[in-house]
Amino acid sequence: MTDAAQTSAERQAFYDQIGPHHLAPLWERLHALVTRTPSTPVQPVKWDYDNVVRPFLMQSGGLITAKEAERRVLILENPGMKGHTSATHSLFAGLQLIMPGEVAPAHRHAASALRFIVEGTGAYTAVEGERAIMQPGDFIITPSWTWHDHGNETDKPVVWLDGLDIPMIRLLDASFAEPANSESQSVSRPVGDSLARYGANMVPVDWKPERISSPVFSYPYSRSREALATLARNGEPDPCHGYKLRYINPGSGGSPMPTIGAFMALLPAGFASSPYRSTDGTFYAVVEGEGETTIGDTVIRWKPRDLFVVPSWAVHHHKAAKESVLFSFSDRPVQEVLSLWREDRLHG
Ligand code: 1HN
Repeated sequence: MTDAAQTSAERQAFYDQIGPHHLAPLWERLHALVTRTPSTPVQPVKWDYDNVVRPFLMQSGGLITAKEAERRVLILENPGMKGHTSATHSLFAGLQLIMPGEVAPAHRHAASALRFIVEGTGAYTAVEGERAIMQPGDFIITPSWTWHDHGNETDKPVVWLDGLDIPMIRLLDASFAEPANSESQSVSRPVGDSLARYGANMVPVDWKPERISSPVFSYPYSRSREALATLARNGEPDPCHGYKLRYINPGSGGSPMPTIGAFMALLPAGFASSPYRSTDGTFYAVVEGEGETTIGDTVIRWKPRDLFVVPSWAVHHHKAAKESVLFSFSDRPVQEVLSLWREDRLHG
């Protein structure tokens, strides 16, 4: 045996000896743990809504009721993390279907959730006794431990994107959940009440925030879209982002919920962004337009209602063939509060 082979055999024998005592050598793992730059199992991936996901989602509508399922959701699972119920490393994404006349019963849980409406008009989510009526492109939040139920009193199926911090809650072993006594919450405040109270760049005169999450729980698309259209008329786009706004908690200026940041960008027709990367792996939902996003060697062509993932630290750029609107969400607020978030603007 060579010296090197003998050393290696001795070391392996040592590892085998210590293993049963719940001990392991850091020196064999250090470089995989403390990487010079982020290394993620998350892969770039696209879900084609109209041609692939929607037909399966509608099929699921005939297989199980919303009541039986509790939530009829198809998980958008990252192929780099099979079996982990994750879209990015830290975030869950799924598409939820609610058929005419159905109710997804009231419950609350430690996980925070966002909804981004993909298809159908007029279903509702009730959060802490107030209903929000859904329109495509609306952004709705159900902060940690708030009661929420969904219902569809229209005659058409309604579909939305669910984004939750489930993988973070799992990492921290901090999951709690509770079903409500009744299927639907009784309505205690009229539709639009929170938006009027907290969402008109004004708040009630003596109001002090009671929770860390936003008191506004529905952010209508009409307003976000109008703001983006005005920005696009008034100045030049950011070279990496186009015209991009982040959703806020009006009580703090921070993200609507502490664990998930959400954004909406307008890319003008013909716009080609400069290459960019950031440490927050990001989930995108296409609202309007047509274009492509190049992530490393992967080119993702997209159209309305398509969904895709850009992994942490992957260099990417967008090209918009038509004027396009992209919604996105990520764990950026968590990384920022921990002073971990980084970005790189690369100029091609
Ligand atoms: C959940 O409670 C909802 O309340 C949606 O609509 C998606 C995904 C994982 C775990 C809980 C909802 C979910 C979820």
